[in-house]
Amino acid sequence: MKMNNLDIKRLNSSDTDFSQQLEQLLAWESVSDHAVHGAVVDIIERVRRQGDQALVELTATFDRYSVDSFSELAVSAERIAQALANIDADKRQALEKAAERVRSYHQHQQQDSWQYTEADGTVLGQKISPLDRVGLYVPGGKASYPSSVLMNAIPAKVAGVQEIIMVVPSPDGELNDMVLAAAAIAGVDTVFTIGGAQAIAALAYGTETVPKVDKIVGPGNIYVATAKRQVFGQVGLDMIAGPSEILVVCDGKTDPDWIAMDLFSQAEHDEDAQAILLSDSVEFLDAVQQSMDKLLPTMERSDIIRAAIEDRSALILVPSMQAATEITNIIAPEHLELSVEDPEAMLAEIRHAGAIFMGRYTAEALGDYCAGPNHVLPTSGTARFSSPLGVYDFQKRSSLIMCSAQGASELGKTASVLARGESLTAHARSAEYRIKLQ
Ligand code: HSO
Ligand code: ZN
Repeated sequence: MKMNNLDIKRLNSSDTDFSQQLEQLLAWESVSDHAVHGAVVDIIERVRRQGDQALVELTATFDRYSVDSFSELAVSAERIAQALANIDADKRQALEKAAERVRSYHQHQQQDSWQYTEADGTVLGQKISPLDRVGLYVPGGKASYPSSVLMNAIPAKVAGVQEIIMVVPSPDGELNDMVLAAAAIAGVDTVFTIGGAQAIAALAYGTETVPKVDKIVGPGNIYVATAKRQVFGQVGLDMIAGPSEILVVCDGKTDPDWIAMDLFSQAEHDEDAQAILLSDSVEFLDAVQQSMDKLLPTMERSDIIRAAIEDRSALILVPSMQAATEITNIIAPEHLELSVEDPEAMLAEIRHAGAIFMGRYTAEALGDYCAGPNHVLPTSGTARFSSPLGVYDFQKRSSLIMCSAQGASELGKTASVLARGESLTAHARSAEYRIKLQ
């Protein structure tokens, strides 16, 4: 099949207006829509007032799935077992293998409580505890990824979360067997076939049947993202993810077909995805562009890829690999591939990236599924200040203080002075009672 060649931007970082061009390329604003905001306020209010009944009605309206009572929206253990039996053996094995790798990686993130003793005998420390109950949102439709079920649920399990409640819309009542199988393998406790803002409201406030959770994680459409923003504070939240991004830095010595397909791998997620290549070889940029034109017609999602590549992507010529690392730190990409001879030497210079894929063999797609690290990563430059989803997102810390008599006496003197300086007499006297008079 013949297709028009891709109209991808070619930039040169030596151009005088390159900074502005880069700024324009990276500009991204998450849509916030007044009408959506209002609709979500109403939905949350309705779920808070009418609980399960509101969920039954809203599911009939938005997902065209009508049931007589809410109990039919809870997925039974038998149905989940059936999903595990329904999927092909190779898919089940791949899910299990991926789960194992993701689990062992996240076990390395476990943090331990700690304590130490000050010279005055006071014991100080930090106690780590898991969250009690977590809600996992899984989108329906084209972005319903079993791999994301593993990536969200496994770190929660490793952290010691007691109960994971998953919600997944099932338009027309159709359930995705791979998603249910992934839930079973990851150790999800309960699944409800509800979605949208109503599912977020149910998890945040609880209903007669849906237990109220402490934190909600998982991606969703604009209604879900808006609802998450509205319940923030009532529950904890993960980050609100933007479209997928990949930045490849290549010294021109990797097969151009490999690099073209790595760029496509994130472009195929959605029309707003971003794929950028930095190289110091103009011949290599030409070769990758030719590969992209050759390979596009072979792609199932060629329309989505074309939109992402032509709208928000670019091939950028840099004068040196040093310049490439500087630009990388400005972009702060979600995924960074270092397709170069000595990626470790380059790593020292990289400060901002969600996940770093080192060397020519490390395709980003391996990280999406089964290498082990999490695929829920900071997007839109937020890698400047945030990290991949991990065990630490499902744990919290409590401070510990245990004073000896001598410690209370010593610290009491300091506390008393500071409390009187703030005119807080009860604080001062509470501390003073414990000062030993010699
Ligand atoms: N690359 C996506 C995750 C994913 N890829 C799921 C395939 N399935 C996160 O940016
Ligand atoms: Zn992906």
